[in-house]
Amino acid sequence: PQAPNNVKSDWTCDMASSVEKFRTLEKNDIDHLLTKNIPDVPLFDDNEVFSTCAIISNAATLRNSNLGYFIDQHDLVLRFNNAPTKGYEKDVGSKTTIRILNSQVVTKPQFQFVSSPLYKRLKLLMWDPSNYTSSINEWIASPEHNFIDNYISFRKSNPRSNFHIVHPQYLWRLWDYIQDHTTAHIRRNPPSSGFLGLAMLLPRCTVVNMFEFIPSERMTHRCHYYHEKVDVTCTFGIWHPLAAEKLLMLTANTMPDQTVFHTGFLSIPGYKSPIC
Ligand code: NCC
Repeated sequence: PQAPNNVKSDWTCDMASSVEKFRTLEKNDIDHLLTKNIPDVPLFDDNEVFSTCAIISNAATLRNSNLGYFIDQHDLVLRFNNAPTKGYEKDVGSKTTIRILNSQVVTKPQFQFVSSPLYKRLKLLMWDPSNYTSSINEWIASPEHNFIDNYISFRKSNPRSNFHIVHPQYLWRLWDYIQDHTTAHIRRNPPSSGFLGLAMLLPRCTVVNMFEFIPSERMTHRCHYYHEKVDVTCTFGIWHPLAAEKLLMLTANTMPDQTVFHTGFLSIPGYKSPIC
């Protein structure tokens, strides 16, 4: 993958200056057993920067894409939730640097979060939605999914894991940004894991390549590349402001239509790009 050097993207550079800096929960945010278990090391060191980053959506359109080899060439690869690579290497690659998990995946028994090998030996970042106006105390007292015990168990059984939690108010600052740049009114629910991933990586990457966030010509009504379930809301959104997120991504994209709609990825210059 190549980093672009002669294109302009007002959108990302604008996001760099107008969205609050990416923020995870810190030990001193609240005196609670949860924050005591947060690792001493940050998710990324200040000097941990990457030339090329790949964000792999969970979309069913990745099936038969043959993008696996190209994805694995990136310096950093971000995946989401319980999306597997085993058995799908040809289409999605096998490298994973970091996973973003929503709190359902950390909490619900079906995902076997604490025991599954999928979540070992990589960076992990999880998020759980708060109410727009909730304080940290209110959120921790009543999270959307009660992930706290599993977070602590995971950290205790994997003490060297680099596993952080998004500051819930940061999700709302991202939501504010999406609403401020969208003419339609969007529902007051936090952005999807996909948009969070983009916001987290823009400050660290020269270029961020995003796979099948804009559905390609392999468009299907199925939800995920690893399931047969049909659910078109996975692609266009019903709870998350997914359509608004995707339109913003497309606005910042520097790749030609052929790449976006035929090959299946778009490219967004990060803040480390010379154009910002
Ligand atoms: O489906 P999900 O999303 O895990 O996908 C991760 C990110 O990929 C992008 N995506 C996914 C499917 C698709 N057809 N098109 C896409 O563009 C989206 O950007 C999405 O964020 C989530 O964001 O965490 C989400 O998680 C699922 C679900 O909890 C997990 O997959 C675990 O089973 C949510 N679905 C439900 O709760 C039913 C989804 O709303 C959001």
